[in-house]
Amino acid sequence: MASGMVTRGINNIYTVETEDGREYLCRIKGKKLRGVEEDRTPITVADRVTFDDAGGLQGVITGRSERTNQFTRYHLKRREVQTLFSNVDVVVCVVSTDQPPLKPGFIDRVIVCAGSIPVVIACNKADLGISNGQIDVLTCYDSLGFQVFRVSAETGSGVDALHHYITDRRSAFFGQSGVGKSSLVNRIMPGASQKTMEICRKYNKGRHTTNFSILLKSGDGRLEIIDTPGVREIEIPPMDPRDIAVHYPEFERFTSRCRFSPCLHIHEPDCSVRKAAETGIVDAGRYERYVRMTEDQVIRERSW
Ligand SMILES: Nc1nc2c(ncn2[C@@H]2O[C@H](COP(=O)(O)OP(=O)(O)OP(=O)(O)O)[C@@H](O)[C@H]2O)c(=O)[nH]1
Ligand SMILES: [Mg+2]
Ligand SMILES: [Zn+2]
Repeated sequence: MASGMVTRGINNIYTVETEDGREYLCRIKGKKLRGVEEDRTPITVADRVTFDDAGGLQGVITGRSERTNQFTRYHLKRREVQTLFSNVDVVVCVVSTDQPPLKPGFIDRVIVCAGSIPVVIACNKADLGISNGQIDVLTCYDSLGFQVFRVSAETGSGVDALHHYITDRRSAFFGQSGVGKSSLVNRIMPGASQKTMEICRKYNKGRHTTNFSILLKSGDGRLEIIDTPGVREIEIPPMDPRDIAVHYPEFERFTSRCRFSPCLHIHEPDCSVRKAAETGIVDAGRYERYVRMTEDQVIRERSW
């Protein structure tokens, strides 16, 4: 039995790279994988798997190692929970100043979907200019401990700092379609040659340029980047609405002072978090978006 790491998966065919650098094309035997039958996404990029060598660099996946972490979202149209990637050190949430414009709510939801994975923010297309309002939003995340990199894949400005940060880490670039994830990957890792929009337009493939996740490694092994397909929107996975606040580090020092426990921090009397938002100690925009996200989850919870 051989083992390796999944570096991409397209139409249930997974590329598995072994320790000695060989690449196998593997399938899962049957529909479900033993040991993880309940998992809707049994295999994602960066999963460690065991497989039977079937010869000719092909194989059949027989098992998957336990994940250290995973990035999970709810796919609204398909009504299913999906794990997009796993076993990473950091999620680089890529946003852009314009085309598409920065959406703070998107960042909030990425932080929740990332679960226990640390999140940093790369604000790309700095060359298109950045408004004072956008600077305020980014400063807010930075002060909460979500490191912010202002970059331009086009001019290269700021890219060194991001490059330095992700060196010796396995990172996943995630964000809306068109923010420039692949352009940044190409900047940081020459030779990655990920397709970007210009190239794609020629072939008229539509809006989403990258259409599958891929784990790319630099020759010296110090960079491991997962380039992911862009999304239009992101929804948080089903969870207890009371667990959402955990992903708001700025609430933490107030929650113990709420009259009720657990507290949703919305309508409860003597809610210390709400009070902190009203007095401006907690960022009002973050708090409002928290309320919307939590109320949406309460409504959705009733339909499960
Ligand atoms: N002005 C400017 N344009 C950029 C920058 N980075 C990327 N772009 C452009 O933005 C468009 C989208 O870039 P991609 O790298 O394909 O974006 P992506 O996030 O990988 O998109 P998907 O693969 O669809 O998710 C392309 O036309 C790029 O040339 C930048 O820093 N500044
Ligand atoms: Mg792309
Ligand atoms: Zn409260």
